[in-house]
Amino acid sequence: MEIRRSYCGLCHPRCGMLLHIEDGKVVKITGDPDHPITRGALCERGRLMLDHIYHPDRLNYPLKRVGERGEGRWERISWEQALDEVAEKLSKLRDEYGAETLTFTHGTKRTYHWDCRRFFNLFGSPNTCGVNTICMCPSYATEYATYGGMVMGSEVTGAQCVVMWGCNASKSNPMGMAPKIAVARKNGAKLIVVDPRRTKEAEKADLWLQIRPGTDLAMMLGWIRYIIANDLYDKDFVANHTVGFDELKDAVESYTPEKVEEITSVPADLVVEAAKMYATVSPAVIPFGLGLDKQGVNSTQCARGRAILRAITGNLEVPGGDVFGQAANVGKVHDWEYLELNDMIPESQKVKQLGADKYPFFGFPGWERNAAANKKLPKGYAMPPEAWHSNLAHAREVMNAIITGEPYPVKAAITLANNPLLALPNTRQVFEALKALDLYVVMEYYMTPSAAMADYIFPASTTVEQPEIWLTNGFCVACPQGIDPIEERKDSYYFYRQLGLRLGQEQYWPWETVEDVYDHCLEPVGLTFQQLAEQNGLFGEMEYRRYKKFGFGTPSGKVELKSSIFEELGADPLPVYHEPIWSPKSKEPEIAEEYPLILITGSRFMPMYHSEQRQIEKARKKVPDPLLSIHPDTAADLGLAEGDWAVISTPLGSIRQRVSITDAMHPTMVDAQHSWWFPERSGKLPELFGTFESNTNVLCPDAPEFCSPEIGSWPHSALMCRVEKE
Ligand SMILES: Nc1nc2c(c(=O)[nH]1)N[C@H]1C(S)=C(S)[C@@H](COP(=O)(O)OP(=O)(O)OC[C@H]3O[C@@H](n4cnc5c(=O)[nH]c(N)nc54)[C@H](O)[C@@H]3O)O[C@H]1N2
Ligand SMILES: Nc1nc2c(c(=O)[nH]1)N[C@H]1C(S)=C(S)[C@@H](COP(=O)(O)OP(=O)(O)OC[C@H]3O[C@@H](n4cnc5c(=O)[nH]c(N)nc54)[C@H](O)[C@@H]3O)O[C@H]1N2
Ligand code: SF4
Ligand SMILES: [Mo]
Repeated sequence: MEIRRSYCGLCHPRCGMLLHIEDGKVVKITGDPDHPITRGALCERGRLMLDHIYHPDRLNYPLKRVGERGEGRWERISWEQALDEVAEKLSKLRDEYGAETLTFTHGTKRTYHWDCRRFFNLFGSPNTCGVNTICMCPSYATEYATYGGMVMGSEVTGAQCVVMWGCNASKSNPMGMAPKIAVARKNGAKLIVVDPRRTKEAEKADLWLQIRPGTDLAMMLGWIRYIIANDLYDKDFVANHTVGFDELKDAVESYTPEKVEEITSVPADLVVEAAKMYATVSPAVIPFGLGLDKQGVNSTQCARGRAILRAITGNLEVPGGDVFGQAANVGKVHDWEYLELNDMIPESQKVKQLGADKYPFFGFPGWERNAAANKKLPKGYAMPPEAWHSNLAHAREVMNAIITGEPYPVKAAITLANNPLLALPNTRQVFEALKALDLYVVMEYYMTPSAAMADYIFPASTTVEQPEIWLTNGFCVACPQGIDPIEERKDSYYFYRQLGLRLGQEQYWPWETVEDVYDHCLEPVGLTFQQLAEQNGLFGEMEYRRYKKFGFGTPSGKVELKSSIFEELGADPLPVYHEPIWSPKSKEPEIAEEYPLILITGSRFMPMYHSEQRQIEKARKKVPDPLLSIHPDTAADLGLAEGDWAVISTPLGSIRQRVSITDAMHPTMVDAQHSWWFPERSGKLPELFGTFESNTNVLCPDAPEFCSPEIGSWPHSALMCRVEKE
């Protein structure tokens, strides 16, 4: 038996895998004990890789639609024919409507993404859109504006105080964050959890703040006020390395513990205890948590609130704190922003980005300011902001343009590593948009509901069939290809390069394979991809408090407690709390009367990853049906028993999920699993694999009043619903 090193890409961390190969076929998968980061560990989803590689439903050849859209009739064609036809259609559409007529919908970073952005910049369209507007980007873009980098590397194991704020680590990051918290706890660290549900971490926490969803910003303002009023802030850091402290002090003045209790439902003494613990036990970390990014109207300012807390308590760029700087040697590797070629898109095209008029901070205007401030620092100090993460068109505006032709026609879309019908809010509108396209191209592993709406489908290779490098603040690790691609599956670089070659972009795609690209990226550190793999990664010494030498990558060179970039773009430069639009206390009391329960969606669960693994028998055995978590008293009031089907409704529509009774929920709220569809059902319209039946995004709104005014992030949490027995 031959054993080859490769890696898992069934979610983000790229855990090292060993492929055991017999007669050219992988027969077993185990963790790679020599992997420098993951050291042999694989989670329960990673152990499904074998079922995924050879699943009979995998797409292996390009398909062209032959019937009506959504009719499920396909013809197998060659890659050459498919690429030629798509390129020709794109060329014609660009001639007729301009390059902005092509959009892209993306999911969470699952394969290369710089290739997509490179292609779009060269094609001339600013309209890539997708889930990043709510996933990490409120945090990413805002932290760049506040201190010139995004904290991806909270040093949890070295921390003495860990705050899990809207982060469900045991289910969302069982290999990365969860074990780190365990190490920190062993070392005596305090644990504070701010979450409306009693998560696994909350059960073990020193303090659990069971917050009313969507009110976190009020809690943050309360902590900031308490910390300032009680002289618990880092005076030296604030005096020497921040701007806007006095204005901040005024802005939080009214957020007394009593007011915070009134808004958040967390008792005032607990608010005080938590603020005091966070400010006095150091070093402390508040890692990223999607519970903040996905709450809509306050999400961007929540990211500001968290950034400000980290800064004024002196926890930025210290050992065991929240770090974002890059190790100097690792910083030399050509990064993703370099590969994106963001300078190639003409000014006249940038200004057409859909949504940038409403949400100036997120599109080119915000990104360009963040990028310019980053460039003032020595290269490799902090990664430059990727356009992929923080310079997007707004998905709602794109869907509207597809449907209405306003402000201009959007006729073509590419979807790669995304399932927009399950991931984006307001599913009906996404569906109408996909239906209205002249050309819809999808690159996928499986026939998903979104793929079923396509004109052309390209088969995607699995991570073990393609190489990658994993580049972070502190290290760069090679992720080797383990096997040749099966049948006609290919990687996204091949797809974009081949389209690019057909569309006049020859000079910008000099590297034939993705490994050639990575050889190029590694030139500045004198390595090839193979050498990086052989030496088992490149690791850097983190240098802390480099701001003392260089300052921060912001316009002022300091941490901007009051953000000049926000101010310049007409956004609130200091955080201002807004009551969620649908809430028990909202301005529209009839909402709370008709839809009396608070709805949160999408709390992660294993082994599923968003809409994936629904085809994999072992995964479906564990979680056969979509689950709605509900408190025992609430279930009893509604006449619901464990396993009943319940109908969940919001003003946008209704779905059904099975009742799961748990006192981890607060009696006033329910939690619905997200991204459910049923590959075992018919993929033809109107059924479309049951896309509209249990999919929480049928319930989630995306109208402007629900979205954060700075970047337009929509709510998948902090909503209101009605639950009834089916
Ligand atoms: N209601 C609700 N909605 C949510 C959320 C929520 O909490 N609640 N969470 C949101 C968040 S944070 C995110 S990130 C999004 C996730 O949104 P998506 O990223 O769209 O989620 P997935 O279901 O993982 O879809 C990825 C699709 O791409 C395919 N795929 C996976 N890897 C590859 C690859 O390497 N190449 C190609 N070509 N295809 C690949 C998979 O088969 C799958 O169909 O969902 C968002 N939507
Ligand atoms: N198993 C699994 N793991 C995943 C994924 C997956 O689909 N499945 N997706 C991956 C992706 S793309 C992402 S972005 C991460 C996200 O991972 P996490 O950051 O852990 O996000 P979630 O599990 O969506 O939600 C985190 C917590 O937020 C809480 N929450 C909801 N609303 C609020 C609120 O208003 N305030 C506060 N304070 N908390 C709130 C929920 O109860 C939940 O416990 O997970 C990644 N890991
Ligand atoms: S699915 Fe599990 S094994 Fe695979 S990358 Fe994610 S955490 Fe690692
Ligand atoms: Mo995400």
